[in-house]
Amino acid sequence: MIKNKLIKNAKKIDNFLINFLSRQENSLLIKPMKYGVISGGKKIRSTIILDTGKMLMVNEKKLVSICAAVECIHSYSLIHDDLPCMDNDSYRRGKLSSHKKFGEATAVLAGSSLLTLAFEIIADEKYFLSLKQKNEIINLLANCSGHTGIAGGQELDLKFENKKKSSKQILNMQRKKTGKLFNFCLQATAIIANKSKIEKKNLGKIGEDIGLLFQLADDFLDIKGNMTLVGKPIKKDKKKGKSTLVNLKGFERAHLYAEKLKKNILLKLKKHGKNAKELMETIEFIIERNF
Ligand code: GRG
Repeated sequence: MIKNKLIKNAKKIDNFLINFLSRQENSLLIKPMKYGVISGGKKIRSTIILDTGKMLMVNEKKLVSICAAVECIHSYSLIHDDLPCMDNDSYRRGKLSSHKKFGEATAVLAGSSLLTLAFEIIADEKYFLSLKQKNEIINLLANCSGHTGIAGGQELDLKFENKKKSSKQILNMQRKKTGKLFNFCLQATAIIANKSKIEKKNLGKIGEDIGLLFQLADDFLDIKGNMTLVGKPIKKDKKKGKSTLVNLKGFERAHLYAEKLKKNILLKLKKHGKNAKELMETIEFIIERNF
């Protein structure tokens, strides 16, 4: 069921991106950009946005451009994350990573172009959002992507390699590296739903918890996953001396922490009643997933 939902949503976002890029001037970077963002990945962040849209009763038409923007940021981060100067990975999503396919310089430029494309998509005059909403969403996306978000988290992740870090430090790093973009997914949808300041903040915090849960599941897959299903090399975290909760506390204790976190998230979503059903199902998938 959830797989069908993911595939359907991914197709929707891919089509949006193909369409958007086809209206732009052609360039040498279009091919590596498409390689990085289209026809690959679960597009789970888009599904989270669309599920949150159902929960807050937002028309899907208003959300597709936001989904596409998030996928551009996410794909840029993966392209750069795979570079030799970062995590140095040759495979991603079951195919060669971008720098292996196109060379390092092109991968850096395609990643950077996806980062800027995200903002271009949101700022586009179409797509049913008011100027005030766009302004708030652009501000939030920049905050979640830059040094206070995923890039800052990535810097900590690299600096923490082969160092003894506390669980508090690890969780803070993972909240930035992975959680912040999920914070954006829920908070941006709340902005479009015209929610109050406090509701937006609270939903963002739930999003960040979902992102942390997603990262913990990613760490579990690195240990117990199947490389073909995961689409990238596994058992790398230990070799690289990555600071993860699993490496600090062991699999069982880290898993217990994740289960508790999931229960807490579901409890907070309960007040939205049956409108939260889809989002709750996606959260169950996040922790149980094998890809
Ligand atoms: C600014 C030069 C420069 C680099 C930035 C921001 C950054 C590098 C890296 C981001 C950190 C990162 C890759 C976090 C990992 C998050 C994560 C669990 C990724 C896997 O996400 P999935 O499973 O991937 O959603 P798919 O392939 O399904 O899209």
